[in-house]
Amino acid sequence: MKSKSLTLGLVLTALCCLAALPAAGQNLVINGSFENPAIIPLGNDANLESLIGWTTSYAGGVNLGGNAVYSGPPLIGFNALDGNQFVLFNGGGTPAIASLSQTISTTVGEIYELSFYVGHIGSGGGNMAVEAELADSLGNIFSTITGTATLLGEQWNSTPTTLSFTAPTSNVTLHLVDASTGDISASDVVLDEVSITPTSVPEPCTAFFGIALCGLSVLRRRRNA
Ligand SMILES: [Ca+2]
Ligand SMILES: [Ca+2]
Repeated sequence: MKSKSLTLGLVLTALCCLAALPAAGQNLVINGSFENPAIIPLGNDANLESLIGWTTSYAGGVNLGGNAVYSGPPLIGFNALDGNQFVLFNGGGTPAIASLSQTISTTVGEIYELSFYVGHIGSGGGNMAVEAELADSLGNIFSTITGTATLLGEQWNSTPTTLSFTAPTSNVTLHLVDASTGDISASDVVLDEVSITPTSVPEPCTAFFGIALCGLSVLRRRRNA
């Protein structure tokens, strides 16, 4: 009876441990595709005070764009990279100082991958870019990467900007900062499909699961002896 309880306990604990792990490839960023709230009617350019999941700095410089919102020449039918909506920085001649932030729960020592797409819209040139900054729970930035639009006109980069990082604390804050320079009056930078996904299994859980399996094996051998 005692060994049965112990077996049950080990199994339940191991299952709880597994349940606590994020599923492989699960995006931890809330509203990373900027689809919520939906722009009604789609196509209007809305300011971002109420963007779900994100904190906005200098809301005047961050806008939510819908598919085909820029429909007149030279901006022909520009669409979101993913879904129906995307974020636009420094639109309407606003300065390139705005940012979006979101804090996610992480497991210390686990490896994650950040990924996001940027693009360029407008008739100008310049260096349209978004810098991603990762800060620990004390607010210290420990890693950065800049995604720069590689094409002019109305186009998304064909590949995402990615960064692999190890979580230093139990939560990490992602800041997406407008880092555009040059011709920002005639060009804007756009952003879509932001994700942070775990790419490794936390060591303590792996170790515990191994111990649990080992314990079950010993109990089974004892019972069969
Ligand atoms: Ca989207
Ligand atoms: Ca601009």
